Amino acid sequence: MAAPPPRVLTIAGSDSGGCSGAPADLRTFAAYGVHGLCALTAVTAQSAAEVRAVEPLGPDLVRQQLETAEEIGIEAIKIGMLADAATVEVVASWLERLPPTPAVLDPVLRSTSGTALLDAEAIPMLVERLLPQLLLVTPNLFEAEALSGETITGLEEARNAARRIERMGPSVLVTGGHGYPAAASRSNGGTAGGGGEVTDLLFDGNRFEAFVHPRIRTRWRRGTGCTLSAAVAAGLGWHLPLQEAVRRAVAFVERALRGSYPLGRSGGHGTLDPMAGRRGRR
Ligand code: PXL
Repeated sequence: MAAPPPRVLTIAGSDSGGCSGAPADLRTFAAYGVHGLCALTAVTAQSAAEVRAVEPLGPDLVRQQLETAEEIGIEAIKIGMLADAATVEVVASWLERLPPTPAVLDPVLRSTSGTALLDAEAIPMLVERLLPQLLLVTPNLFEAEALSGETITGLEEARNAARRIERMGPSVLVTGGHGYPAAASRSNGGTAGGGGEVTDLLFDGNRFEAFVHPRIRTRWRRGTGCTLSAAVAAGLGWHLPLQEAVRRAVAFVERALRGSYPLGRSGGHGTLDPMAGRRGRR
């Protein structure tokens, strides 16, 4: 019999369209060859274009999923959509009791189409109870602004936001995929994401590391943030050091974006493909 692969848990919402949340995380885990466990926090109904319904599953069911996952065994954790304060509280309390396990948070606040995926009143609890227990948090520019209170128009403010968030506990990866405002990226020599490159900034409390990679020109990018944080968690599940797990995850997302495909009648929406290069009939 084969030895079991690393076990990596996602704590996330379901996306019925299969682009983001737990479906994206589990595809990423499969591509990394880890055993994916899944504690769902909410069920969402989503067409290719919009989030039509969101239903949190409630703290009791979330707690039971976490406890059963713990019995199976977990080497690393990815946390995504948390929906409400009661769910944040259950996850934070469970982590406090869990033996130390590397955890990555994608601080999902709202969907691409603008639907709130975390109640605003839950943010202070996220900062106070959850962030101190995490190895890494992976905000995009909007989320980094919300967590730090810093307005970000360029790399310098992103560095300041990362410093502030790191003081709350975890290392920080500020993802630049949404692009810095054009003027700021020009003043940074055009390397801040406005042009042909994207800069993801990692700060571990001691030093910054910039991951600069080509901007993949696709409109079909749903699930990008989910996939990145799940890929880092999968790398940590394989016991990679954080820097190396991030480096590989950034490259993994680049490949997944190159393999992106359209969904829905208009063709204007679609998703990256964590299984890029691995698809096919068996
Ligand atoms: O991309 C953030 C995200 C995470 N999790 C779920 C989502 C979304 C965006 O729509 O639906 C379940």
